[in-house]
Amino acid sequence: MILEEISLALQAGRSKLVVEKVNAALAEGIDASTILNEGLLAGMNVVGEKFQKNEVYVPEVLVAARAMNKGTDILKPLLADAGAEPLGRACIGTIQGDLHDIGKNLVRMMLEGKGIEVIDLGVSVDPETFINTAIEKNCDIICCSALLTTTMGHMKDVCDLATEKGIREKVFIMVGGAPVTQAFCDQIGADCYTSDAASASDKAAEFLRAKKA
Ligand code: B1M
Repeated sequence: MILEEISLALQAGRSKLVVEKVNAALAEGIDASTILNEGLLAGMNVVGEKFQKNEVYVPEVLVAARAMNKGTDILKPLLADAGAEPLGRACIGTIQGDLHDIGKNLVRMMLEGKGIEVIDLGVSVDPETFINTAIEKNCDIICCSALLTTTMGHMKDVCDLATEKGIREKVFIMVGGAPVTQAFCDQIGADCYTSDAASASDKAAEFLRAKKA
């Protein structure tokens, strides 16, 4: 069936085939939400699970995510017409002073794979930019990624500034990256630590579903 074919093409990271199959599914009259949920997201979930179990690695995840983006590019205008709401909105960036963005990009892609709208602030993002974006764009979640022990301390500045600006209760602050631990998360007063991108997207989706309920 075509939805299974979309899922498999995505898992194989075959962007062109994903585009072809998504267009074919639309031509068959399948609605955009079904293609997103039962084709693309289903495939991305499989990739996420395999990544967590070390059955696939970073390159496979990146090509699958690229294929996912190609597929969602086709569906985005149709989903907007149908009034399909994203699950929620997050902003993400590497913390001030940190240029390592591979893990951050994976987290972004996994969040998008869960139907979460993501504002990617890029690398070396200062606390003011995280907080101002969360306020101006009404983000439910702030995601900070850090790979350097020398600059990870700025994550505390993000939490403190959120308190200072009066949005701490409204925003869920997630932290991660190789040197980050649960103890560090607790110490700086963030809301959630996860060790990998797939768990980050699971926790984010869990939080947003609970918020909506
Ligand atoms: Co640099 N670097 N690097 N580096 N680099 C590390 C991190 C280092 C551990 C290498 C080492 O010394 N063994 C070391 C840090 C030491 C420390 O702080 N304790 C280091 C250093 C020192 C440096 C420089 C200072 C080197 C120098 O110039 N002297 C410099 C700093 C630049 C800067 O940031 N200001 C530097 C530069 C670079 C490159 C530019 C060359 C390149 C980055 C390219 C890029 O990202 N575009 C680079 C790389 C590639 C690495 C290593 C080799 C690989 C990092 C990586 O991408 N891993 C790294 C050594 C290593 O880790 N083996 C190293 C793959 C990626 C998928 O994993 O990002 O951990 P990761 O993401 C994971 C999880 O952590 C988690 O999900 C991902 C997977 O599921 N995760 C989150 C990440 N963010 C999350 C957020 C979440 C939840 C989970 O919630 C919000």
